[in-house]
Order: sequence, then structure tokens, then C-alpha cells
Amino acid sequence: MVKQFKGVTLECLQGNITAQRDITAIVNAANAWLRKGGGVAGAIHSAAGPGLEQECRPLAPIKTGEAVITGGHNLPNRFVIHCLGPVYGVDKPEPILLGNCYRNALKLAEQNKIDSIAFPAISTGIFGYPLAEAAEVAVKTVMEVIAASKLEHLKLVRFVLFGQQDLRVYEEVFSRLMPEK
Ligand code: AR6
Repeated sequence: MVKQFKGVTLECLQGNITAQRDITAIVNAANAWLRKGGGVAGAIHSAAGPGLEQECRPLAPIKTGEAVITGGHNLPNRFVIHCLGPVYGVDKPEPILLGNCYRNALKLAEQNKIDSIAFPAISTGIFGYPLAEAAEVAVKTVMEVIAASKLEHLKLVRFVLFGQQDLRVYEEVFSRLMPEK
């Protein structure tokens, strides 16, 4: 699904975060130590190669809600922005901390003149955040940042969902928060 919001294209689609060839920066659902791990982080580090962990080492540890930026190494993307999402039921208040991931990632994108960014559904795997709640926070926060017109360079924000059911949830949130006029 594709929407236009205040001059920025917002998309949600089903796919693998490591296969977004047309995107300048992909976002990693990282761990505090920016190590390989599983899920999104495992896939990103596998595709990027060992140079990514090497570049990450001096940047770790990061705090919940924080974001740091590195190169893309062997990925098709110029940058990786690593975010540490909240562990659901542990790191509170979860919506604020999850929102900070999206806010801080977009801040780094702007600082680095990035035109396109792809987010996975941060915290909704191993960290246990219910997808529907997380989708609401993700889309609302991105819209808030765009509406505050802090972004001069960003033209495209893509949400990449692993499963078809997850995509449906995002599509429902997109339709509700950005209805056709
Ligand atoms: N592309 C897109 N989405 C994916 C992919 C992929 N290749 N793989 C999984 N997902 P998770 P978290 C979805 O667990 O909850 C790691 O081990 C998945 O279905 O990657 O923030 C880190 O090292 C889910 O909806 O991230 C941390 O320790 C979403 O992406 C910890 O897991 C996020 O799942 C972070 O946990």
C-alpha cells in the first residue's frame, strides 16, 4: 500500500529488509551490543558481512530507544541505522521507547541527507511487542515527525513486513490514519 503524506511517500509491503535495493538506509532491530543475533539483526549482519560488526563495536552499547548509523558494507544500501527497541513488558513505557526508535532513526536520516529509509517492525519479534500496537506507534510517530516538517531530505519511508498477516495489520493502520480524501 502506498500513501502520500505532506510530500513524503509512505509505503508498507511484505518482504525481507535485506532485499530493499532501491533504499538508501535500512533500519536494524538491533540488540544493545550491536552484535549479530537473530531475526532482522541476524539477516542484516549475514548480508552485510563481518565488516558491519567491526564498525558497530565502538558504537556499542546503545540504550533502549537510541539509534546509531553505520555503512551498509555488502548490503545494497548505503547506510544501516541500528535501533534498540523495548522488550515488551520490561522496558517501560513501551510506546514512548518504541516511538523514540523511529524518531531517532529519522533524525539520523535527516542529518545524513538520506532520501529513503526502510523500517522493519522493531520489537515485534524476539522482544514480544504485539504487532498491532507496535504498528500504531510506528506509523503515528513517522507521521508526527513528517508533520513537524523537520525533514528536508526524506522522500520515502517504507515499512517492510515479514508476514502477510503483519502487512494486513499495517494496511489497516495506513487506511485509518491516512484515509483517501
Ligand atoms: N526482514 C523483515 N522483517 C523480518 C526479518 C527480515 N529478514 N526477520 C524477522 N523479521 P526481531 P526484535 C520481522 O526479532 O523483536 C535479535 O536477535 C519479525 O517477524 O528481528 O526487535 C536482536 O539481536 C518481527 O515482526 O526484532 C535482538 O536481540 C520483526 O521483524 C532482538 O532480536 C522484528 O523481529 C530484537 O528483537
